[in-house]
Amino acid sequence: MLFPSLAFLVATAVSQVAAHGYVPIIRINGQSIPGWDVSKDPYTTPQPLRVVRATKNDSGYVADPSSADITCSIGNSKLPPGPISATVAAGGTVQVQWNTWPVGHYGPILNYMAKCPSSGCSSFKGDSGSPWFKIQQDVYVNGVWASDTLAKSGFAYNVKIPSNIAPGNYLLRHENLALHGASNIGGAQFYPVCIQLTVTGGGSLNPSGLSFPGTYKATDPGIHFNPYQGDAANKAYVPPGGPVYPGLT
Ligand SMILES: [Cu+2]
Repeated sequence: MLFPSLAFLVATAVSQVAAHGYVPIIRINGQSIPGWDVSKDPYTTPQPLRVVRATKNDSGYVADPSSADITCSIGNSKLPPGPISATVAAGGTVQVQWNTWPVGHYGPILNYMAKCPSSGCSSFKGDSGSPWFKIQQDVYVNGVWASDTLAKSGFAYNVKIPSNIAPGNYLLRHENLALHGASNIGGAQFYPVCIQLTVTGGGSLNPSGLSFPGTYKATDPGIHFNPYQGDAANKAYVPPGGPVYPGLT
């Protein structure tokens, strides 16, 4: 209580620094579908159902990859998802539209899916077992981190849904991993977003094997990484979560 005004200023500064971005819109076949608008949806009564899962009422990052928040962002362990999904054909594209993204949050963009149980995605948190598999990743190409490409591409990112996975209900876990502070253990910033999809068509593949939390460790070489060592070091960067699941087409 010695310096309440200072404490307030610090808290205010932290909340402003945390305003990195969120996903208010996705697009499938040119159609816009509302995502989770952090600036409006939490304050609307009744709270709207969205295909992008609700998070706590800010756009902050997850710092601890062993926390339950690593699955689908802050609040994963508390907020129930809603019974709604966006339909996409296997082999199709989901465009993830962030509201903003800062240049200089160097890092990869990683994309995973998990099949929801036969009861649907509504009660599926994806935070136990190993339901996840990696479908796509963009890392560091021609001297540019995927995050900077996102920042310079209107904040839109295209995720291709594999053409040979079994049809059904899935969570798509789309993630920015910011490494600008990651030369210190615990300094990486995770921005996962979960999108509820119904995949039509497809094949018979039912991949799995990864866990959130579980797969990522704070000491992984792709999480404890200094992105300021130059081009050669960045080219050698290996993202966490391993390679894209083999056999996806
Ligand atoms: Cu930031």
